[in-house]
Amino acid sequence: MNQTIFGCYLQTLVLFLVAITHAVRISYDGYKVYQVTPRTRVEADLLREFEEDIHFDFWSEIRAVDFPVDIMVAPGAQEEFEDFLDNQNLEYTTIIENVEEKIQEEDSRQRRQVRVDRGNVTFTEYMRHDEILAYIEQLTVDYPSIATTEVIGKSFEGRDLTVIRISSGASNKSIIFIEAAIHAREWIAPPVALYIINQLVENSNYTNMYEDIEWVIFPVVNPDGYEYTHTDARLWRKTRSTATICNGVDGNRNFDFQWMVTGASSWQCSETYAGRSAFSEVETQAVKNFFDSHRGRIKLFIDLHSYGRLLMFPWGYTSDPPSDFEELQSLGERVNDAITSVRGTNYTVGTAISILYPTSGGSRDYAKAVGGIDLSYTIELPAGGNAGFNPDASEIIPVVTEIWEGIKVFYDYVVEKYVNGTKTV
Ligand code: 0X9
Ligand code: ZN
Repeated sequence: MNQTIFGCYLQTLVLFLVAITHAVRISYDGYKVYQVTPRTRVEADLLREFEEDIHFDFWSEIRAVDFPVDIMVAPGAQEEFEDFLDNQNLEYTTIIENVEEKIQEEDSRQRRQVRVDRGNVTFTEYMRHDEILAYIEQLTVDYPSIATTEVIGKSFEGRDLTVIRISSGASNKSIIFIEAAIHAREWIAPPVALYIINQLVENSNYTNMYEDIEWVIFPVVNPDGYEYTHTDARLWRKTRSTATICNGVDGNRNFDFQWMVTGASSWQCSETYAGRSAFSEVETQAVKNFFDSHRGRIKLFIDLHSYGRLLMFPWGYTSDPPSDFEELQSLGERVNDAITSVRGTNYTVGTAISILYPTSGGSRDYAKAVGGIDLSYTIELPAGGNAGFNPDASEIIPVVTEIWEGIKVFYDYVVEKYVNGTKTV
C-alpha cells in the first residue's frame, strides 16, 4: 500500500475514532420526565424500587408523602412504568415529553450568545470551567491585596481544582468555606459561588465582610463532570473517573464518614455510586485535605446543589438530631427569611434526612462529624422554571441575588459567634 493511501486510511480512522469518542453527544431523545406524587409511605416505597434501575434517573428525590418526585425515564422503560403507575393508582403527570428537545432549546439559546470575555464574569449565561478559572485568576491580578487563588488538587482528567481566598488584614482568621458543583449537572450552583465572589471582591460596599473573616470559595469541585455536561451529556452527575463498566462516582457519597451506610450504592452504574472506597476520588480528597489543613479555622461550610429549594443541615445518615439542632434550625430559618424577603422564594429548612432522604458519605455530614465544622449546610437551589436541570440562563440573576441576602445572614452569625463571641440565635 503506498504511503498516500495509507495516510488517507489512517486519517479516516482517526476521524472516525474522534467522532465516536467525542463529537457524539449523548442524546436524551424520547426520554420523558414524570412527576409522581406519592400520597402514602407505601406509595413512596413502591417508587423506591426504581431508584437503582439504570433506566430511571431521579431528578428530585423521594421525600415525605405529598412531595412530587421528578423522574426521567428512558424510552424503553416508559410503557411498563406507566402501567405500573396506573395499576398502583399513583398520581402522576408528564412534565417533560422529550428531554432532548429541552436540551436543544437550551443549546440554541446558548449558541446565539457570545462567549464570555476572558477574565470577565457573566450572570446571563452559564460559564465554562476555563472561563470561571480565568475570572478568578483575573481577580487576583486586579485585587492582589485581597484575592488569591490556590490549586488544591487536580481532577481525574487533570484539570486544576482551584479555590479563591478572599481576605484582608490578619492571617489565620476564621474561614467560611463554600463549594459548588460536586454534582456536574447542577449548573445553577457555580454562578451562586461566583456571585458571592463577585460581590465580596468587586462591590466596595462589602469590604468589611472579609476583614474579620476569610472566605474560601471552590466554584467547581467536579470540573471533569461539569465540562462533560457541556460537551457530551447534559445530565451527567458524577465524576469522570473510569471503571470497568460505568464511569464516575457520586462525590457526595464518597466522603469517609458513614460511607456506604445508607442512600448510597455499591453498583458502579448507579447515580449514587459511592466509589470503590471512601475518598477514591481525587476531587473529594482535595476537599478533605483542605478541611485537614485548616482544622479549627473553618466555622461555616456550605455545599451548593440543585434542585429543591432546601436548606439542610446534618444529619443525612441518621434521624437522631444533632446536639445543636436548635441553633442550626434557627439560623437556617433566619437565612431563609432573608432570601424570602427578596421575591418570596421560600426554602424548607431542616435536617437533611428529615426533609429529603437518608444519604451517607456526603460532604456536609463529613464536615461536621470529622471536620469539626459545627455550622454545615447543603443548599438545594431552585429548579428552572423551565423544568429540572435546565434553568434558563435568564434565571441566574434572580437566584444568585436572593441567595446573597442569605449569605449575609450566615456571615453575620459567624462573626457574632466566633469573632465577637456573642451568639444571638
Ligand atoms: O443526593 C444528594 O447528594 C443531594 N441531592 S441532589 O439532588 N443535589 O443530588 C442531597 C444530599 C442531602 N443529604 C441528605 N439527604 N442526607
Ligand atoms: Zn447535588
